[in-house]
Amino acid sequence: MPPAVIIPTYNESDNIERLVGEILALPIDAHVIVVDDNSPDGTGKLVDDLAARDTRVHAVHRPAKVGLGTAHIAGMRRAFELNCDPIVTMDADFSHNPRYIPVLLAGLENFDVVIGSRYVRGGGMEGRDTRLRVVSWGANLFAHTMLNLKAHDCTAGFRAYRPPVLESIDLDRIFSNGYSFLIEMLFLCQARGWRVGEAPIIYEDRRAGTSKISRAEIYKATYTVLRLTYRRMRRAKDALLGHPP
Ligand SMILES: Nc1nc2c(ncn2[C@@H]2O[C@H](COP(=O)(O)OP(=O)(O)OP(=O)(O)O)[C@@H](O)[C@H]2O)c(=O)[nH]1
Ligand SMILES: [Mg+2]
Repeated sequence: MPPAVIIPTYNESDNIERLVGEILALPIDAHVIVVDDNSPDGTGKLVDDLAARDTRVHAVHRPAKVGLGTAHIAGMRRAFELNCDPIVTMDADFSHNPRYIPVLLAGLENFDVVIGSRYVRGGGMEGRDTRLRVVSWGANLFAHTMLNLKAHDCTAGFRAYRPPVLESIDLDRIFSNGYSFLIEMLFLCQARGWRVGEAPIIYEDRRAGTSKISRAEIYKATYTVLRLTYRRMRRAKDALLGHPP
């Protein structure tokens, strides 16, 4: 079955055509599913034009900007409809270079989920100023430590999943709608015992357009980590006392 590459977009008109072109040129014959939230800059229209020219391109249109997490879920649902296997998610801004997609797919021979990781040997960040590096490193360390996650890059959106992993998770019940979806998803993958691997990537600064991450998203991510930590501790306590979960 063909793999799917899911790309959430909001105002990515300067990136999306080139990115889709580069993915279609890879020797993996992937379907590309772009989930656009009615971007004012016309990204959705560009994707419709691409879809009219190539049947491997699919546009999922949502009426308003309702979050990165739910965009990933909408893309996953379309990938299921298309019977795609495996399922890759990535950003539209070239921070996730498409040349790594085959590497993530190859990793699924040994793992159920593979993360394109900045924080394993051979990985890193390019072009970021020191402040942003420290912020993303700190956010990641916070999630990694509090939730006892085994992966080193817990906030990365560049991932390949085997479909049974996604089927094992009730996507409707995921609490996070924004960026913290990525942390929650990884937490659930680990809790269900799936094998999570990491492949090193060099994360590049976005090529064009502006960042969509807001201060509110950072607060929400902190809340998500604390909420999941509480859940983890309550479960551990119940297990210790012999209560059913
Ligand atoms: N559909 C949809 N896409 C979104 C939304 N928020 C962000 N995105 C997309 O998600 C991807 C990641 O967003 P970015 O703004 O690049 O966030 P980031 O990579 O964490 O931050 P930067 O490093 O500053 O770029 C991009 O492709 C965005 O266009 C949203 O609410 N809906
Ligand atoms: Mg980005």
